[in-house]
Amino acid sequence: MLIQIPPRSHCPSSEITPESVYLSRRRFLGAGAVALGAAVLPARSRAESQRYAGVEPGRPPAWFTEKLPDTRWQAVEAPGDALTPFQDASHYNNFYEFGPDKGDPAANAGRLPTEPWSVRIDGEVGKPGRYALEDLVRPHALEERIYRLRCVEAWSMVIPWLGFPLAELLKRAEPTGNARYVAFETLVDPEHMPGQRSRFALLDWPYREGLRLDEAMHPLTLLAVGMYGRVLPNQNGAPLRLVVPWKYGFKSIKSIVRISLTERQPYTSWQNRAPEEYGFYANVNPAVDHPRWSQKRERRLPGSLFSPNLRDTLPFNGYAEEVAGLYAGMDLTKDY
Ligand SMILES: Nc1nc2c(c(=O)[nH]1)N[C@H]1C(S)=C(S)[C@@H](COP(=O)(O)O)O[C@H]1N2
Ligand SMILES: [Mo]
Repeated sequence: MLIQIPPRSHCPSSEITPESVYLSRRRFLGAGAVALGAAVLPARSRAESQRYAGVEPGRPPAWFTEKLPDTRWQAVEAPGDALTPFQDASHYNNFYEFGPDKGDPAANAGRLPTEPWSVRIDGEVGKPGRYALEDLVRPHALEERIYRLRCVEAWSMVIPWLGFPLAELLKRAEPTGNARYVAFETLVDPEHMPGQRSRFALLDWPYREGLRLDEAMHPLTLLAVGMYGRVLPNQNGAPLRLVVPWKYGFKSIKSIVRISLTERQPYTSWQNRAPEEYGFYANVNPAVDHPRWSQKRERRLPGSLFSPNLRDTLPFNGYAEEVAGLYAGMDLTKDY
């Protein structure tokens, strides 16, 4: 297992809980909402509950609430990186189905029905099928993983996801000997997704992404159903999204309805949009600039115009030790 699980003392929650969460926790407690928090998050230790107190609990479906008690908290950490406040992570988003601006997803995604939800698994698998989300998730224990997220637009965040390894799901589907890639699709629902009705949309729908099978099977590759100790907000890709922390954010496809195992490298939305700008691999790489801007540095959110909180971008977004081996022998300036 390649994932290092540092002792909890490595990054105590008092250090990674941003001030705004502490402040809003006071307000939360002051508002007498403790009982609500306790009802939603039954079996967490007091430290864990306090860590995310003040984060809106959302409206978790029963399957999510039932799974929380068995969650492995802080299974993967990002030592030295402060968490991005929930407010920023849920109000500065890319989700073009809901519009092109960073505030559009938070403004528009709330009306998307995410229950019931089903996911089709097909292609090169022994067990194809269409699964209700709760049945798909039920066999998997949730883990909390604190990952850096680096967008190709040169901003970044640090987000505590809740989910399970994609590898576990793929193994259950029994890939055939021909399976070499995994293709993913987002929901098409123009009624609830205004970006899909727009004549000016950058992308064609459904939003599609893909991974090589060994990337998909890597233990860092996560299917997320929550973040900040709660169910995923719609704007962050409810009810099921991919998180691939060593790749640019656009690989981490949201609101997934289909997962197909394929023999050929899948079509992906951004590569189709501008192949010279967005490659299939899209590994975070400070040595390969985007044709229109440098990838050497990034803005860690939150920041401001006057204090943009710039930092160096790391190869594979800081996960080189775990994943560089996947690309041995490849020229990453060609396979960007
Ligand atoms: N379906 C879909 N998935 C998507 C996108 C999108 O527009 N549609 N945007 C991607 C991009 S560019 C990024 S940076 C991340 C942002 O995830 P976040 O809003 O949860 O931070 O989602 C990715 N997944
Ligand atoms: Mo992005």
